[in-house]
Amino acid sequence: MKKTLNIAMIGYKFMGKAHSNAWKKAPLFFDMELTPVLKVVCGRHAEPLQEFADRWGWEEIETDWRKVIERDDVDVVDISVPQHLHFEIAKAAVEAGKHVFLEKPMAMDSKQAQELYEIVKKSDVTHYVNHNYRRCPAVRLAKKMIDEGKIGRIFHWRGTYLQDWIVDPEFPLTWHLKKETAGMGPQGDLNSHSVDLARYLVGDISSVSCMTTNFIKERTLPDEVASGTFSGKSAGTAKGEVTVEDAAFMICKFENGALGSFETSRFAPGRKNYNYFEIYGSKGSLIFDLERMNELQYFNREDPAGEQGFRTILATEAGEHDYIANWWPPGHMIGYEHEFVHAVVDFCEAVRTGSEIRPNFYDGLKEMQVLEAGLESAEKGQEVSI
Ligand code: SOE
Repeated sequence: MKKTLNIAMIGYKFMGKAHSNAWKKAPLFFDMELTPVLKVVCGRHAEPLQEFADRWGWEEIETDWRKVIERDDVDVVDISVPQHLHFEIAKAAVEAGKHVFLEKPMAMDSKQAQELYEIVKKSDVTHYVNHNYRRCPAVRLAKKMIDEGKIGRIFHWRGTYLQDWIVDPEFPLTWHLKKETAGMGPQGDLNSHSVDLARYLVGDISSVSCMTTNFIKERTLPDEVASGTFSGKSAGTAKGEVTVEDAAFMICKFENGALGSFETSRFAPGRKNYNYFEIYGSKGSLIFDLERMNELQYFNREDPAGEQGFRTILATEAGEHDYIANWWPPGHMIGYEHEFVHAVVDFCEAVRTGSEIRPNFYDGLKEMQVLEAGLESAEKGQEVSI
């Protein structure tokens, strides 16, 4: 008899959709000892929540997240709500002995992240922060090549995470643009991914210098139910103040001596989800572009002098590239949503074996410290050590 894992998901917008797809699809494509059950989905508005539950096959709905945490038949709490709710829900879930699948960024600030990490260290729950891009096969190939020394000593990390969905001044003041609900602007929303990838591929960061700016200082208030990530509907003409940064450009020193940069903005027309990095080392270089997420570019200094150049590796070979064996033949490609399936598969295995999954709350804390130091640096106009 297959054992099951009862999931309670809190939040049902963009991440709720990506996670529901992953919980459902994982056991169809991967042999899992623990099969996720979409037990209960939680949100504030019962009617759209019920529609969501019916579409995705969640067995029940609940409008009070606390009731979900208390249930004995809930094994995992999936936190897919805006970050101002992360701390309270994650704290309650860990204290109730639930395994936690937490969306990024982990919390509103490093103080909350520190407290969550201290609590989870004393528990035996599995804790994971969903930086899905670590589970893109081409990124896993980059990690493998770096660990095997293929690019030698790393000199530079250059990360760029650009989008363009709020460049229109008519886009309303959604929760992403208010400090009390988002904590940070693209620094927390996007550079969190870039910093996590840099920590995964290059190593920990010892100091940062950063500049931030705002381009649009006030926007019309949103129709809350009709608005979300990438989609906004104004409620009328009343306006409110944007209280987070619109762009953050940060440079950093890594503990291993490398020098890096992080550029993030949601005012880059044409860049839809441009999570991009370059890594330069003594023996070669790697380039990844999420908008071409099945590819990894590789420059090898050990190629014959007349034949050197960046070559594109298609990371779609079963047996060579992580996760691909469970999907399609070479060249048939995978997408954004597959990374979430990979995270679910690895998370359920970590729960079953009681082993660690990364990135976890420790990684979430380290990342928050870097992001927060960046905003501190921008405020003080000086380099900040971490
Ligand atoms: C919005 O910027 C967003 O949905 C991020 O919050 C996600 O983490 C990223 O994967 C896509 O864009």
